[in-house]
Amino acid sequence: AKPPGRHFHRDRQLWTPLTLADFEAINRYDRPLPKNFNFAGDVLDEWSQKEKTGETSGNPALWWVNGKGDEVKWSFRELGSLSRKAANVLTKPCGLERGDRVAVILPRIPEWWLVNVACMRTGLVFMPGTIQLTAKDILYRLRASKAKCIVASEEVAVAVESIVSECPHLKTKLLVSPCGRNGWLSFQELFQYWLDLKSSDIIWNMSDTGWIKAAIGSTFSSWLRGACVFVHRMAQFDTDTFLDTLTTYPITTLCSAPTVYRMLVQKDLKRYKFKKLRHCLTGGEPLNPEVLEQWKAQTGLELYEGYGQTEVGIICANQKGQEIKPGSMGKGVVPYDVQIIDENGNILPPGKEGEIALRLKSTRPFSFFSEYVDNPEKTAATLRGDFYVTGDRGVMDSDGYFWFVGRADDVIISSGYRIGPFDVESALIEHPAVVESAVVSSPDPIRGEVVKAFVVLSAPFKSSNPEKLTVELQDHVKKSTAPYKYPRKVEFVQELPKTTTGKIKRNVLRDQEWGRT
Ligand code: BCO
Repeated sequence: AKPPGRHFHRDRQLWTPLTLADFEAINRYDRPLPKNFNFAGDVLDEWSQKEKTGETSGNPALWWVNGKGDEVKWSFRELGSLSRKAANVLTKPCGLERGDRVAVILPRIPEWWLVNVACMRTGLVFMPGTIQLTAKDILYRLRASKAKCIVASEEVAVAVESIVSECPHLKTKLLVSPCGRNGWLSFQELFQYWLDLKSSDIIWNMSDTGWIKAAIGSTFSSWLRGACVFVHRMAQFDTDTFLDTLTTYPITTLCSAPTVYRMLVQKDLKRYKFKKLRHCLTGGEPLNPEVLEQWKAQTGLELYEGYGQTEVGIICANQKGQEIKPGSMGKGVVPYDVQIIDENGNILPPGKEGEIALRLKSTRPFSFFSEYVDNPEKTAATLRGDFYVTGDRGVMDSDGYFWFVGRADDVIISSGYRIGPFDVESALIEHPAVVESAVVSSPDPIRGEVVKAFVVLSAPFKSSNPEKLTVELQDHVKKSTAPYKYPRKVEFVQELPKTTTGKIKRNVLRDQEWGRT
């Protein structure tokens, strides 16, 4: 005879039909318990599938309010993707493995559900505790469980710190708080992403389709979060059209090069009422602190700067919930370990200038590019010891924020474009007026820096009208190579500074432009 059925939740609406049928069969002992069952995968993800096919009520999986007007609504799909990211935080930066115990002492905040489901996904043992626990209570639990990690909020952080030295098994402290705390990993920092997108967001990433920023902001990161990608054709950039677009469409998230923000803050922005704008991002070139301040003063919105490259995507960012240090490009972002290194590949201490580099050993970040196609020498040149070198120089401060200093080579960063001087020089030399030229960066209040060409003229052109010839050369470059590279400044010179072997010393001209000795 079968034993009587065990009691289970009768509200069948809570179960997907398949799970419910299985559960009832198991309950009646018609079926054995399955060998493998994971609530996250077998229940939550099934609901997520049903959401996709429109078989659910449309209610969110989690609906959180705090009585102060803040609200979080996650569909099962969102809960699924966020909890997978939380699982990555637990297994990667926190280094936890299946079977490890995790003490979780959080108030009723959404992150509690994320960590909970993340533990299920990864086979970690989730040990909840109320925030009323005292230091003594926490010590007891940590010692008895041999927990490897504690996830806690500000409310109990001090208590945890007071006993942590007595817990030899505890390896990681993960803080769930918008503020950082010494000695703790920050859940927000590891978990949040620069774009801060939800599926209800509408992102307008202004970047041209040719750049990595289009891959990040207009394709992968946006659609990963189910957000709507907004596109304005805008063949020619125009600040009025730009501002009208923000007032006409319910764009929530804006991403543009600093040059665009520099152009926008010239306008009286208070006259414009942006429909829904809440999160503004920038990258591609350094953002001056003044522009950040002006944008904030005029719109009430922060500007979150990120830093990255085609080879690696975004590697540093000012993320939501993290203090912004104006002028800094934020902290390193997962999965990268960003460091400042010297010419021998040694890590430099905070405050020391060196090259911005990414650690590749012993784990190569999954999002790191594989190689420059058919160019093993160029690929090899980017490697130094355990690191990939970005070619950019910078400084990290004692809080882990990175500050851009400049290129380590001759590349010019203008309006968010990276321009190799050789391309421009090659275009110029095609013109009969040019004997030789040297192309360097020159400061510009709007574009950060612009391309400047020092040109030695051929004899027949030496007496030409300099203004007319400048325009002629500029038009020539615009036709010969991509127009954004054209030299916005041209200076005619008798000769160029050279080394004894005849190599043009661009650095002398660049230093002269930037008033450096
Ligand atoms: O300024 P000018 O008018 O003198 O010259 C402009 C154009 O008029 C001209 N031009 C364009 N097409 C032409 C042409 N001339 C002749 N024939 C044609 N067919 O060339 C110049 C192009 O300069 P521009 O693109 O800077 O133009 P504009 O209108 O001033 O645009 C300003 C920006 C800020 C909108 C533009 O510079 C821009 O989009 N910059 C951002 C670039 C970007 O997205 N970078 C990110 C790279 S990804 C990355 O760094 C990873 C990190 C996140």
